[in-house]
Amino acid sequence: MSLEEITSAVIAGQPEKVKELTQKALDEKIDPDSIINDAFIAGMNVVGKRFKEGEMYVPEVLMAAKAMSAGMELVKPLVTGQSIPSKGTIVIGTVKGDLHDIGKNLVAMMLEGSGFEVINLGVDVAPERFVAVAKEKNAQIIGMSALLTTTMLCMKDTIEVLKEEGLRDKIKVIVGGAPVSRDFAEEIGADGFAPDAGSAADLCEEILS
Ligand code: B1M
Repeated sequence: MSLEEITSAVIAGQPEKVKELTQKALDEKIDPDSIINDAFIAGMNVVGKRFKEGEMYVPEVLMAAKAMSAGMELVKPLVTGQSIPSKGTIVIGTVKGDLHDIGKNLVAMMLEGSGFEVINLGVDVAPERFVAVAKEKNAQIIGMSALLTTTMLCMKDTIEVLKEEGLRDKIKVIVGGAPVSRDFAEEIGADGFAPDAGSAADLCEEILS
């Protein structure tokens, strides 16, 4: 069998098919690392690109992520203990006072699918928590999402806490969410802004390259 079959099933959002093909690949002694990189991540890269270009929509992206997770469940136990090469660690969350998480979770999935280790703190995350977890986990990037004009201001507070802790040079900050713009990101001193989930993955690659 070819890994391209798994890639196609990930893109098509078919969890059962991905599971079946992944099992087949493992039975054929295909290297689990290769299944992750050349089938799952390759598929999610295509999904990210299509989503960014408006060729795929939110429900399809969610199905693709679900399909990838179904395959990952089979492969993960085989690589636990081995170090899965990670492109970097990103702490992500929706800012304090904000409960919107659909877009943030899409970003998290796309980052995971691109090979980053993602620590998803959920919603209503205080600036101090973003910074404490990033410090504890040696994260290279903090990613903040906001959907309300009232809560997007909290992004600046996190940057202030990073400065107070002397970590501003070590940890990069990216921001996004419907009311957030490139100008706003610059104004608060963030390192980057992404308008959608696919661009967020590209941005993190760029920042860490
Ligand atoms: Co709310 N809501 N909501 N809501 N909600 C909006 C945001 C709103 C624009 C609706 C409106 O009035 N037209 C409005 C905000 C107005 C404003 O501030 N200007 C609003 C309001 C007012 C509220 C409440 C205050 C309503 C009330 O109770 N009176 C309340 C606030 C609760 C709170 O947070 N404290 C509220 C509640 C809710 C629900 C709980 C009902 C639900 C959220 C469910 C959930 O998330 N689990 C909800 C929803 C669903 C929406 C809308 C309809 C859809 C948001 C969404 O999921 N979009 C929204 C209206 C709208 O946007 N059309 C609205 C889909 C998602 C894929 O897009 O999140 O933009 P988005 O994410 C994109 C990009 O922005 C980007 O990538 C994603 C994928 O492409 N992105 C990032 C996002 N985060 C990123 C981070 C990055 C990079 C890119 O780097 C880290």
